[in-house]
Amino acid sequence: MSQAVDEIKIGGIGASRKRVEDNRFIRGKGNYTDDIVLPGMLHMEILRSPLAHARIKSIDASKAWDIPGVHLVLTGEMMATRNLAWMPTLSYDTQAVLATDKVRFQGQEVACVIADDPYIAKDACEAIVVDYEPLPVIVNPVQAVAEGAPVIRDDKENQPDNVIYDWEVGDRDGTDRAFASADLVSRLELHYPRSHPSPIECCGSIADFNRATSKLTVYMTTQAPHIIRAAVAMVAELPEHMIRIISPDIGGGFGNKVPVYPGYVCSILASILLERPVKWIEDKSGNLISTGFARDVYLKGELALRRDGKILAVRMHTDADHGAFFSDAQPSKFKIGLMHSAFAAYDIPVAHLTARGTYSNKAPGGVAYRCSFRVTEAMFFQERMMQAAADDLGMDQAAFRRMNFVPDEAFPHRTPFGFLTDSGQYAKCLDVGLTAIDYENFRQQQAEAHSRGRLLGLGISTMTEPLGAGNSREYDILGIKMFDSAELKVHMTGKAIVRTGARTQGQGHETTWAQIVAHELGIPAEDVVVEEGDTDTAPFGMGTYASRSTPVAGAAVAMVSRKIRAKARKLAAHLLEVSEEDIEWELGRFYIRSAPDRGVTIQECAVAAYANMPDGMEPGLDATAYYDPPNLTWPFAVYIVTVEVDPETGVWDVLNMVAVDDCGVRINPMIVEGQIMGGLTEAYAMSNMQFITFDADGNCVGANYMDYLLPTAWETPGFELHSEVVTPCPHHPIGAKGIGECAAVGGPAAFVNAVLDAIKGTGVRNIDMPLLPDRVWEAVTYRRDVSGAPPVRSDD
Ligand code: MCN
Ligand code: CUN
Repeated sequence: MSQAVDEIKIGGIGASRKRVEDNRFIRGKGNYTDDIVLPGMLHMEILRSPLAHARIKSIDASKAWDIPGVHLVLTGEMMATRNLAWMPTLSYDTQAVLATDKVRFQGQEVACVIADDPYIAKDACEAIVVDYEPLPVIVNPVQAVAEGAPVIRDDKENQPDNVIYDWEVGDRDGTDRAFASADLVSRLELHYPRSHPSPIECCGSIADFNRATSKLTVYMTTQAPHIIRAAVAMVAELPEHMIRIISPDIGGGFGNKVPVYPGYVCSILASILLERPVKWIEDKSGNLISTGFARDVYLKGELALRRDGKILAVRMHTDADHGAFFSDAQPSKFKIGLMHSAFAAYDIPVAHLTARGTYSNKAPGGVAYRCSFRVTEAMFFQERMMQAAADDLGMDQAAFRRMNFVPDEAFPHRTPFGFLTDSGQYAKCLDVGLTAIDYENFRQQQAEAHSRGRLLGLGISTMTEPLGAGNSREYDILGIKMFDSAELKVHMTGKAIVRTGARTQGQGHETTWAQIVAHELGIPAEDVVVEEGDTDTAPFGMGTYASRSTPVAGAAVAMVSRKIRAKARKLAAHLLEVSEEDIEWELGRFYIRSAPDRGVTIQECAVAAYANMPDGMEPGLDATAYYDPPNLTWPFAVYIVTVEVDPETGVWDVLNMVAVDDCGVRINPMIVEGQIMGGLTEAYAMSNMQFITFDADGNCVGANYMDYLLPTAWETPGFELHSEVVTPCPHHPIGAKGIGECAAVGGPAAFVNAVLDAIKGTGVRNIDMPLLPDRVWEAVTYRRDVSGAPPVRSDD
C-alpha cells in the first residue's frame, strides 16, 4: 500500500493554500521601500516641467541652494559633466535623465533637490527658476508626421523627423492575393488609449553608497532587480559585485516598475556625491504624469472573408505613439513588441502587419500595464475586428469565432505571423462560456427588450496570448538572454528555502513556489520559505513581468526540485542499503521496489545529506537550476459580458460577466482566481472609465485621481469564473501556463463589444475606450462613431 503523503494536505499543486505573504500584509508588517530608514538618510524630490515642449533658456537654482537643510541641487548641466544627463533605454534609444536642452513632455524631470527632509526638498524645488521658451506641441501620430512638424528629438543625429521606425511582418503579397479573392472585406479603425497601471505604491529608491567599501546598495521598487543591476553597472560604470539591488515588498507593479526611471539614477548619483543614503519616493501625480504608460496605439484593420464566414487573410496597420523617448521595456526583436500575436487563436492562412512608431510630447513608456509587450492591444484589435466582421457577414458572433478557431488536433500550430502556439481546447472553452451566460436565452431576451426600446447587448472575447518570455534564442534584454532560475537549499531538518530570479509584486510567489516544491519533493509547503528580490542572494534571473514567472522561474523551481530528488535518491539507496536501480519514488518517500514497506522519507534523506552521506559523496542538499523555456506558453480565455445601455444618458451597466480561463495546470486555484478577478476589474476600468489623455498644449489629463478613475468594489461588477477546461502546457515541467495578464488582455474587448452590440441598430462601428457615458450618448444620438484620440478640449 502506498505511504505517499497527501499532496493537497501538504499544500502541493492544486491546493488553494492561503497566501503566506498576507500574514504580514494584513497586519501592516510589510516592508516597502518607503518603510526603510537608514542612518543619515537624506531625501530627494524632483522638479518637473510644467510645459510639454519648450527650450530651456536657463535654470537658476541659487535660491534653492540657500535654503537651510538643502544638501545638493542636481540639474541636467551637472549630470552632463558626469555623462549622466542622458541614459540608454531598453529599446536602444536615449532618454533624458534631467533635461538639458529642452523639455519634451509635461512632467519631465528637470532638477532634483536633496535635503534633510522631503518637505524642505519640495520647497527648494519650487525655488528653482527655469526660463522656458515654449515650442509647438505634438500629441498624436498625425501631428508627428505632418509637414513642418517640429522635430522633437533634435538632440539626435540622423533624426530628421519624428518617425522612430517603420516595420512590417508577415506576407504582403500573399495577403494582397487573398484580399483580391475575398467575397467581403471588413474594416475597422480605432484607438486604444493611454492607460496607466497605477499601483497603490508609487516608484521609489534608496541609494546607499559606501565610500569605504565602494559598495552601492539600492533598495528600490523594481520588478527586475538583476536587470537594474546590469543597467547600473553599465551606466555608472561600477563592477557588478559592488552593486546590490534589493527589491523589498512591492505594493503592486503591473508593469509600472519595469522601466528605469530618472529618479532612480539621480538618487544613486546623489548618494555617490554626498556619501549618504538618499531616498526618493515619487508622489501620486508624479507617478501618473511621468512613469511608464501603456497602449496609445491606433489601428487600421481589415479581414478578407469568404461568404460562409471563413477568414482568408488579415491586414493590419498600427501607429504607436511612444512619447518623447522610445523606451519600451520589451525583449523581442520586433519593433512593435508582440503585436503580431494577434489572431493566434484563429486558423488564418496569411497575414501582414505594418507598424509605425512616432515621437510625441508625452511621457515615454509603451508596454507596461498588464500586457506581454503589446499583446493587450493586439487582442483588443483582434476581438473588435472579429465582432465587426461577424456583423458585416450577418453571422452569429459565437458561430463565426468557432468556425475559425484553430482546432484541438492542430497543435502545435504555426500562426500566420510565425508564432508557434502550444495547446488548447478553444471550442470547448467557448461552449462552457455560452452555457454559463445562457446564450440562446439571452439573445431572445435581447430581441424582446429591443422591441420595447431597451438596449441589451452581449460581447464576446476569445483569445490566446503568448506568456512567459523567453526562450533565449528569440528574446533578450540589452543582449542578456531571457531565461530564469531557482535555487533550492534543503536544510538538515528537511525544511527548505527557495530563491528565484523573479520578483513578486502581489502575485503570491511566496505561496506558490513552495507548492511546486511540495509537489516535486513531498516537503510540506509550510516547510519551504521563498525569497526573491535581492541580487546578492537570488540566482540571476530576469524578473517578473509578461506573466513569465510561472512559465520560466516556476519551471526552474520544478527542475531544481528534481535535481534535489536525484541526489536524495542516492542518499536513500545508501540508507536502505540497496542499489539505486531498486528504488522507487512516491510523493515524499523512496522505497525498495520489492519491499514497499521499507522506505525513507525525503526528510530522512535530508538529514543523511549532512550526517550520513556515503563515502565520496559531496555533503549538503542544495542545487540551482537555470531554465530556458522551449517556447512561450499560450493560455486561452473566453470572456462574455452582457450589458444594458441607457440611450438617454449613455450610461451602461454590466448584467453578467462570465470568464473561462484555461491556463493549464493551476498551482493554486485560489490565487489564479484572484489574478483573473483583478485583471477583469482592470479590463472593466479601461473600457469604462480609465485613460490618460492630453489637450492641444500637451497638458496631461489624468494626472490625478479626479481625472484618472479607479474602480472600487462599489463600481465593479460581479464575475463568474470557470475552470472546467484544463489543457496542460506540453513543454512546461508541471504543465502550467501563465495567467497573470489574461483577463486584463482579453477583457476590454468583451465589454466594448457588448456595448456596441446593444446599439447595433444605429450603424455605429466604433466608440473608442473608455466608453464614457457622453461618448456612448453621442454615438447613439448622432449615430456616428466616436473617436477618443487626443487632443481633447481642455475644458472637457
Ligand atoms: N499561477 C498558478 N497556476 C498557473 C499560473 C499561475 O497558480 N497555471 C499563480 C502563480 O504561481 C503566481 C500567480 O498565479 O503566484 C501569477 O503567475 P504568472 O501568471 O506566472 O504571473 P507572474 O507571477 O509572472 O506575474 C506577472 C503578472 C503581470 S506581468 C502583471 S502586469 C500583474 C499580474 O501578474 N501585476 C500584478 N498580476 C498582478 N497581481 C498583483 N497582485 N499585483 C501586480 O502588480
Ligand atoms: Cu506589461 S505589465 Mo506586466 O508584464 O509587468
